[in-house]
Amino acid sequence: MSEDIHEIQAHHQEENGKKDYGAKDIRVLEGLEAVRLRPGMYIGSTSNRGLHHLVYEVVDNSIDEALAGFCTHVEVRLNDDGSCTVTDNGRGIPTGMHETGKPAMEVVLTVLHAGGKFGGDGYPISGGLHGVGISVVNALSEWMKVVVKREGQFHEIELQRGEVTSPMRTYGETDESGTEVTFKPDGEIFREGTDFDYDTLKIRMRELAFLNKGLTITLTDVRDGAKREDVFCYAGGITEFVKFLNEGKELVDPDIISFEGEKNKIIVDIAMQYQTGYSEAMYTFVNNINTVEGGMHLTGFRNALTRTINDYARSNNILKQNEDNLSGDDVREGLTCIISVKVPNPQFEGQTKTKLGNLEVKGIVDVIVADGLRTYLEEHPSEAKEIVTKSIMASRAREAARKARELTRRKNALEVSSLPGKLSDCSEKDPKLTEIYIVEGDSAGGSAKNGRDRKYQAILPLRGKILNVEKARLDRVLTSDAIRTMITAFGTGVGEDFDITKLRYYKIVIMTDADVDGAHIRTLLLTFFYRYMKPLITEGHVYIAQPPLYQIRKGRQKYYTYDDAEQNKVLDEIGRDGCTIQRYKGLGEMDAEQLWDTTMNPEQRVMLKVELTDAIEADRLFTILMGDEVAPRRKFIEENAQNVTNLDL
Ligand code: 0RA
Repeated sequence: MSEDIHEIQAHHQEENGKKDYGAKDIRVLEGLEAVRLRPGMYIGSTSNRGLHHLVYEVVDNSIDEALAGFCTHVEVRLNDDGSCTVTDNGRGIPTGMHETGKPAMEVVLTVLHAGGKFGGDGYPISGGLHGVGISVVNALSEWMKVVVKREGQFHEIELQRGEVTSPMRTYGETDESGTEVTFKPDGEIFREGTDFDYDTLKIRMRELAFLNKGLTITLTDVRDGAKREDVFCYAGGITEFVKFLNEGKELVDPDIISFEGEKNKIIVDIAMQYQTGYSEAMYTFVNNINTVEGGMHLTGFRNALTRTINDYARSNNILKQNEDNLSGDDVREGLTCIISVKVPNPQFEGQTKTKLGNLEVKGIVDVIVADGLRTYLEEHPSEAKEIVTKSIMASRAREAARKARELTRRKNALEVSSLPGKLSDCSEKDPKLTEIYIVEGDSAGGSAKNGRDRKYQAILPLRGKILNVEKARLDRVLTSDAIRTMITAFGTGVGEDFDITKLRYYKIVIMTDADVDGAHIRTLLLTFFYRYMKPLITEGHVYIAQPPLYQIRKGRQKYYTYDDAEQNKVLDEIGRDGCTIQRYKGLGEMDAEQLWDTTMNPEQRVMLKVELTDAIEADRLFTILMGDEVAPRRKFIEENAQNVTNLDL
């Protein structure tokens, strides 16, 4: 401690004279030590998400080069030794001497925040969620190696856990330019391991390629000998993004409407298209950062959309004088939209710093959208009519849903006992201590009822169809007995009326059979919760029970296994001879004791909490659950049925 103070004093004393080497070194060290001490502050967390953030941080630097107009290709490669290489054909990190007496390249890699802003004339626009720079990746890597091609030569440096192990050396000849960063994440830092997930990276790389028109991003996986590769390059930019999101969906009209404009160095790029479904898919970005919490760009867009469609509907007499204005929700039903803005000095607000605060952006987006949309509607009267008609239908359905909800409420108030008859309630009244098991069908309900601890575990068997809320509006969904029963049992209401404070059970456990139908029902339930009772998911009340698939008995020993792989492993271990095997076709086949031991006893059960940390993850989860490409959308049940519970939620 006192030594530090001496160093700092020494530094101050010498500051007026020659640049002091030692003191600067110490400051550098402190910077990166701070990163290793509190990695979460720099990369969000040390979970898997934080791990992937390292890749994004390096890629963001390359994309900055692309934004500045010097880079056309970024390549991400997952290597066999667990490291990741990001290569670009930008200008290359500067390699000349910095005023500290060190190569600029070393400073960029070892000084916090030195990255893109280096040298004073930083990029007008810089991406990267935390904007922390590549030095953070260096600090959190077991080792890093950077090769720069610049000014005719190669320049190479190696580091370990933030510190230079092999200073920059210059060699060879080249007429190319670019940067190649290879890093191996530090296993001491990342609590969930250091295995990169190809699909996670794929989603973000594809997104970045959509957002940066014409830029080629290659993702390659050469681990375990198996090679995977994706090349993303979209000449149409976000227009192609919308097309991609709407693939396999029925469209209101095939046009993708787009708006572009620039004012006061703020660049606005918007693409939108209506599909005939009922949900809204809206993704907003500022400097390539996904602004999950929205902000001024989103507000400007929404205001302009609602106003312009209402104006058009009125002036063309599609919306009659005695009819109410269409609401924002009405005009956004079925809308798929990407808003991408580039803002020189973005102000990020909100809980996760993903809400754009710059007020000036609102008006700029509003004007660009209003002008563009008005022109589009006037020039495309038949498409315009389709859009307005869809909004009017949405408005009527919303009214019908309101009435349906009211009816459910009123009916309950009139009944003596307002709880559904199918519910086997628990005796405990404090919601914090109770859980409700949603089970599939009466026979499973019977087993669960026998197996439960009635003090705090309630059972609700669902019978009959649960509609896919992606394919039906709320008013129709509410015609389902199963859904209405569930809403009543939860006590919360639904949709606009949803009130989490009325929740009667803090744990809602989805317990469907371990088969394809069970997985389907689970997905339908999750989708319903997500669309109409979102806080249940975001506030962590929803759980997925994992009933076993097999029981093995050998002598007096009993084993339960959860999939075929585990089954084989156990059988190999205990020997197959003399084993009696039961494959559960459904929960209804399990007796009270078996169910309690494996699935309902809190001490022993395998249960998964459905956790969504932010909205985009939520959207992604459901994109995964519902299938994110045409074929998988249809095939998702077969393919994901067994994986749903293993998803990294
Ligand atoms: C600082 C300044 C300049 C470029 C870069 C850093 C840079 C960093 C990375 C990281 C990965 N790829 C990168 N490419 C460039 C500006 C260079 C100049 O002015 O010539």
